[in-house]
Amino acid sequence: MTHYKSNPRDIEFNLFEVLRVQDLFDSGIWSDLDTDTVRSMIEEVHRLAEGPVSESFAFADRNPPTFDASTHSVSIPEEFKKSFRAYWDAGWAYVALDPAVGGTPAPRAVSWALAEMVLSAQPAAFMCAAGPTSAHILYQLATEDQRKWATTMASRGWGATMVLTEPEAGSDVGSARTTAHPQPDGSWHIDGVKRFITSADSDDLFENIVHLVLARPEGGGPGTKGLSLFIVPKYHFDFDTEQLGERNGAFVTNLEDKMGLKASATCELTFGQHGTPAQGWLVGEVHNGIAQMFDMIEYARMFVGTKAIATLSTGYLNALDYAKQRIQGSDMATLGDKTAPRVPITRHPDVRRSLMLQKAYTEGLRALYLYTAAHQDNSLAAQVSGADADTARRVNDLLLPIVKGVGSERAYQYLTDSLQTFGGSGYLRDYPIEQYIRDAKIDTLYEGTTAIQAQDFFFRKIIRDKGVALTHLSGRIDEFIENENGRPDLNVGRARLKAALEDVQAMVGTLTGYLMAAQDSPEALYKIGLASVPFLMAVGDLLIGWQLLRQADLAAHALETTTSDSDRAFYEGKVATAHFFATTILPTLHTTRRLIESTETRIMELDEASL
Ligand code: ST9
Ligand code: FAD
Repeated sequence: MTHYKSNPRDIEFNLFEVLRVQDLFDSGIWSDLDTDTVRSMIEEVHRLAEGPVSESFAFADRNPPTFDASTHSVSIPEEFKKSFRAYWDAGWAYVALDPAVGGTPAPRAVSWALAEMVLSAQPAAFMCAAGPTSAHILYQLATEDQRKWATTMASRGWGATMVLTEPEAGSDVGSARTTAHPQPDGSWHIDGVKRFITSADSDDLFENIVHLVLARPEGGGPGTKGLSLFIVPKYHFDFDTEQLGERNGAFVTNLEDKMGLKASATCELTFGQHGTPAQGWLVGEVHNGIAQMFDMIEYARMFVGTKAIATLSTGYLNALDYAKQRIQGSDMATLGDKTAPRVPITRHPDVRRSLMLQKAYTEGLRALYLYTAAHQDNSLAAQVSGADADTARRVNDLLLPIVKGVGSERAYQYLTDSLQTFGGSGYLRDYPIEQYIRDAKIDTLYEGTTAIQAQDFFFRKIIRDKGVALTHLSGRIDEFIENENGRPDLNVGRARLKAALEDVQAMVGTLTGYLMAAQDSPEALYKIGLASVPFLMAVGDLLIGWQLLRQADLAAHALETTTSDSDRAFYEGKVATAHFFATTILPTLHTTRRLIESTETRIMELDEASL
């Protein structure tokens, strides 16, 4: 038994009963994929995740990678390598990628569902396995010649990094100082220091690593638009024969000592400052670095949100298991009776409230990341929400900051509830929850902090999108609310959802009003800055409530025919959770609406000395 507890039943419910991916299998878009194959894929990854992949989880936390400054190399414990290889050798990192880089055709909803299990079992193993996805993205961005590099990278199973951050350039990527200098042979020499680079060295896991680096070409303009994207391999290689050559001049110069996610090597990576030039090649031979890098960032934001949600899921299931077994106190309704039998703590209303919150956020957020993934495939998007290709792309873009920003914040918040369920035992290293909390904190930070997600959500995904994606989703929520065939037992839930939708629409109106006011008085933008995170979280709650109620509606129908006890329990849980969320969380959006309407900028006028 390892730490990881998965929920394949809920994953299958989402894929086959909610999204109904199988309805598209006959169309041949994913080759000859069928329902049985997908079920067996889930079963196999589930077996790996609960087995060898998760085995090194605590060990690698207590025995993290080490760094040898004299050789610029990182050593990784063998136990972790074993977990990584159990996942890697089976080829799961290639699901849903372009066949040109060895990918197996499948809906993105399936590949993210498989990813969820690995991301909660041993997240660092998934992160190490980013090479094939990077090759897939590189293939799409590359020139004809460079495409061969992407296929080499994928077929030889090389590692990959994304290299943006510098000491003075974190959220503000445009402040990057790393430079690129053109060479007569068409290549570039990169010069600078990047920090916090994940898997910049990976011991002997890969024979080569491809760094995808943002740097400013000589004479390049300021900000993000002056950055270009370069391929910088750890070892040079012959582009035709694939033969590995000399060491390139990108060296790891430090390894960070972190709060959590310790199995993942977070490195300082220095280019061109150790006597060997760091030779790179311009991706696609075009100076369009930030847009190209965002193709990776979008994947990575999806993975970060899914990782957080996956961790909350295993945290909740561990807490639930413990709560069912822990006997403490008597039932509240027997108040005063000293002889009343002791009960499992699941009988205590406060524990039950906490468990239901964990369950609601876990299952609501799972539904949301899979709904988002469904919009990464045009055919599935059309089936699931009636979106055409353009709308599907916009909806995916709109939902990414919710999956990443809301997923990570809620996971961290409710993992503390998972720990609380264990009482004092939760504080011990005997149980995995304290590590889950440490490991999940990073998810609110990297790939754009929550503040950055919230601004991206309002300014880019709503205003710049002219509300197209938001209107599309509001339309789907409205349809659900007004559906005449809706289950009467969900009427209260629908009414709460309707009110929450109105609250969110009012918030959008208020924030848009602040934006218009900023044309005359730029300080009005502070109001958006002050309100943007609460707004992001409120929209997250609206969407979670909607997804839970949609699921409850399907579950209520399924209850009419189901004969199995386990299915009955599963579906009844769905109906109760949706009702609980709709009646306890959705009404709080009204307060957020009022707070956003009354946003003041007084704290922005306060002198720093008074902070
Ligand atoms: C990191 C990695 O934290 C952590 C984990 C790594 C895990 C291992 C990864 C291994 C590598 C493999 C990668 C493959 C993925 C695999 C996943 C599986 C593991 N959408 O608004 P403007 C673009 S990495 C699309 O003016 P500023 C757009 O081109 C570090 N594009 O911004 C736009 O131009 P236009 C992560 C977007 O004021 C241009 O940017 N660091 C979007 O110049 C300029 O936009 C961060 O995430 C978007 N949402 O710059 C930085 N937004 O407007 C966070 C912008 O003409 N900071 N573009 O279209 C930000 O995001 C800032 O807001 C900023 C601001 C940098 C964009
Ligand atoms: P800062 O940008 O200094 O932010 C500090 C605080 O100020 C945050 O609360 C932030 O929300 C807030 N803030 C900053 N600007 C604004 C603003 N405009 N509006 C509102 N609030 C703002 N980077 C890579 O390139 N590749 C990697 O592989 C990688 N992996 C990482 C792995 C780990 C474990 C860690 C810790 C980081 C990693 N990063 C990586 C870097 C990561 O993406 C950055 O840490 C992140 O983007 C935040 O930048 P920063 O740490 O400089 O914080």
